This record gives sequence, structure tokens and C-alpha cells, in this order.
Amino acid sequence: MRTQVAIIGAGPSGLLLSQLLHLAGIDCVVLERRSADYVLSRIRAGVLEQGMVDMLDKAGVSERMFKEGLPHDGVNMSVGDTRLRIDLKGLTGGKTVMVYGQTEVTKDLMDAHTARDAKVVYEAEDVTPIDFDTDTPRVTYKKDGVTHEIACDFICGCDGYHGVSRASVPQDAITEFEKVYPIGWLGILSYVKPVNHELIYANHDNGFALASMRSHTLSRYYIQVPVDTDINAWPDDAIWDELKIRLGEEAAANMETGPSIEKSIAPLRSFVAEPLRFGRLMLAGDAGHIVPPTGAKGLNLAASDIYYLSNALIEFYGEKSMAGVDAYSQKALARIWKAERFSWWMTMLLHKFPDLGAFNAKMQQTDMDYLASSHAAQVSLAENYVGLPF
Ligand code: RFL
Ligand code: PHB
Repeated sequence: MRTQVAIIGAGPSGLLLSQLLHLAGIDCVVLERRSADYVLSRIRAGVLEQGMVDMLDKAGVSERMFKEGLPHDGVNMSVGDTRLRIDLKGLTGGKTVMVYGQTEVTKDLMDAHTARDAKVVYEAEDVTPIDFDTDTPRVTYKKDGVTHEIACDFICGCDGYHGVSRASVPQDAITEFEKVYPIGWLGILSYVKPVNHELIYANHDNGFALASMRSHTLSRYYIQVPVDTDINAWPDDAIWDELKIRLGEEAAANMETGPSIEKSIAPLRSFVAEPLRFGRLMLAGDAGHIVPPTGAKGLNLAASDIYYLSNALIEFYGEKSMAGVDAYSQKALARIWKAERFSWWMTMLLHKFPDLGAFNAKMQQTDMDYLASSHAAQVSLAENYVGLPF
């Protein structure tokens, strides 16, 4: 089999890339290790930047998002005694974010692929990128016990943090930067009315909590827990009780509680691989970098990678030029590092750390007090939260 671009991974990165390349008349095949249902069962991101919303629109998969998504003009934060609403729209000259779940984005992309009978192979085993240091790369995989080989011009590794693409690169060709935090987020999804019409990020003495949502009837909450926490130690009632404590009295009074329909713990990590291109293999999304979820940047960074990468490939096929491909890694990394900085800063501001020490605790409270009193600091937070330009 031959294609122009072989894409490994059918998460949001891989499917968005495949959709944009298809619209530009470029042939591609997507290889996904899991089933479509499994991919859709992973509850992850909920907040989309304007840039990502625009890309989904350009990809022709925005109809349901505009109907069902919730545009948010502001976001709320509380640290110790300091409470603050960040007026995203007012501070950024009119920019907002869209609350629309990653599951829904992925489903819309999958439906668009199904509608055009696109080549997406689910439950592809042993996917292996080969010869990407030559001009004739290949990918092999097994399906139903039969081995297949795809010859292509480029391989795009959109296979997440644990994928095969980054792992296939020789160790001496890649530099990895990492910070692991000793905490995780315990998240629950429940069919209850959101406690507030906008998100609330809170740093309480007991630790971080976040009140988020997927719709007017579906809420998503998180609490900070030690990273090695056994999820069975947190029955639903205990989570609701803790949320009421950490989110404060007003939220507690408004909080509707109910059974969880999903519950999971995600570790917090900052990670960047450099470079993102190895000959004819390019990494995009979580395959190349991870941010802690505090700034809501992971999915949005995946989208900006795909913006640069799809344009580079369209330039290659349209103008027979490698210039865009050559520049991909550097362009993407410049934006990635800024989102890494913002996510790290939000994480350090909003969590309780076991070994923080008295000085750093003072810095945390002072950072928040400064934010509450400085227009410039609020503009900085707002422009990062709605997303820096591509
Ligand atoms: P994904 O979604 O991990 O998809 C990768 C796909 O590749 C497949 N795969 C393979 N396929 C073939 N062969 C192999 N060897 C393979 N290995 C893996 C996988 O099965 C999978 O289907 O990466 P992608 O597409 O780059 O997308 C990245 C986003 O998923 C991620 O950055 C966000 O979810 C991060 N994130 C958030 N991002 C935001 O922008 N806003 C948020 O509000 C936000 N909240 C979150 C988050 C992530 C969280 N968790 C659980 C990590 C909240 C949480 C709790
Ligand atoms: C979510 O709704 O899942 C969510 C929202 C904001 C974040 C992280 C996750 O910063």
C-alpha cells in the first residue's frame, strides 16, 4: 500500500491533521492502536482556545461545537483569602474560550472521517515507523494477525506520550526536558448542574480544586491528590465533601451532587522533546510534549502543532518545497515553550506542594495578591489563557 502521509494515532492531533490534509487533496492513512470506542471513552480536556475553534471550523467540523459549546468570557481563581475573576474578554480585546469536551471534538472528527470513508485503521497492532532517515519511509503494522506495510513520503507521530513514534528515534538524536510533580488530579464527571457559570480554580489549604463543566447539565470537577493515591480511597461522597471545602462556602451552597459516571487520576508532568522532526518523521501533540492540565493547554498545543505541520506538508506538495518541513520543529517549539511556562506557573500558583517551604508559600500568596492588584499581570494571564497567537 502507498500513501503520501502516514499518521500514527487517532487522537485529536492525528484526526485533525488527517482532516486538514484531506481538504488540501493530500492522501493519508491513520493507524490507531485502540478501538474508536476506547479513544472516545477517555475523558480529558474541556477548554478550547479561539485558535483551535478556528481550526476546527476550517476543518469543517465545527457545526455541533457552535451549537452545543459554551463560550466563556471569564475565569475565576482563589488562593488563600484572595478571590479574583479574570475578565478574559475585556483584558484581551474580545477573545474568549470555548467549553467543549475533547470527547466531542474527537467524535466530530471521527464522524467526518466516516462520512468520507477515510482510511483509518483502528486496533492496528505493532505499528512501527521505519527508514524515516531516508526519503522512502515506511510504516508496518499488524491487523487481525496479518502484517501490512505502507510506503509514504512522511510519517506523522501523533500517538501521544506513550506512543511508538518518539520511542523509535535514536536516543542520541533527541533531548528530553522533564519536570514531574508529586501530585495528581482526581477527576469526576457527573450529570449535575455546574456550580458556577464559569470555571473556578482554587488553591485551598487542603490542596487544589477545579470546578469545570461540559454542558449546563454535565459537570467536571478535579481535586489535587498525592500522585500514588488509590482511587478506591475516594468514594463519590468523599469527593463531593472535599470539593465543598476546597471551593469555598458560596460554591458549597450551590453545589449539586450526584453519582460519578467517570472517575480517574491523572499525574502532573511537564515534558518537551527537542527537536520534533527526525528526517521524514515529525512528532505532534502529546507525542512531543506534555503540560500539566492546570492551564488547559495540552489539547490546544496539539492543535497549534497541527496548524504548523499541516501548512508545512501542504507547502511541500503544493510548491515542492521542504522549507516548511525544515522550519516545523523550531516554529512549533517556540509556542510550546511558552505554553509550558504558563502551565508550570499556573500549577505552581494553584497547588499545595509537600516540600514547598515557608518562603515559597509566601511567594505563592504574593504572586496571587500581585495578580489581584495588577492590571498588567491580569492581562498576561488572560492572553495566555485564551491562547497566544499561532
Ligand atoms: P492523545 O489524545 O494521547 O492521542 C494519541 C493516540 O495515539 C494512539 N497510540 C497509538 N496508535 C498506534 N500505535 C501506537 N503505538 C500508539 N500509541 C498510542 C493512542 O491510543 C491515542 O488514541 O494525543 P493527542 O492527539 O496529541 O492529543 C493530546 C490531548 O489528548 C491532551 O494534550 C489533552 O487531553 C490534555 N488535557 C487538556 N488539554 C487542554 O488543552 N485543555 C484541557 O482542559 C485539558 N484537560 C488534559 C486535561 C489531559 C488530562 N489527562 C487525563 C492527561 C485534563 C486531563 C485530566
Ligand atoms: C476540564 O474541564 O476537563 C478542564 C478544564 C480546565 C483545565 C483542565 C481541565 O485547566
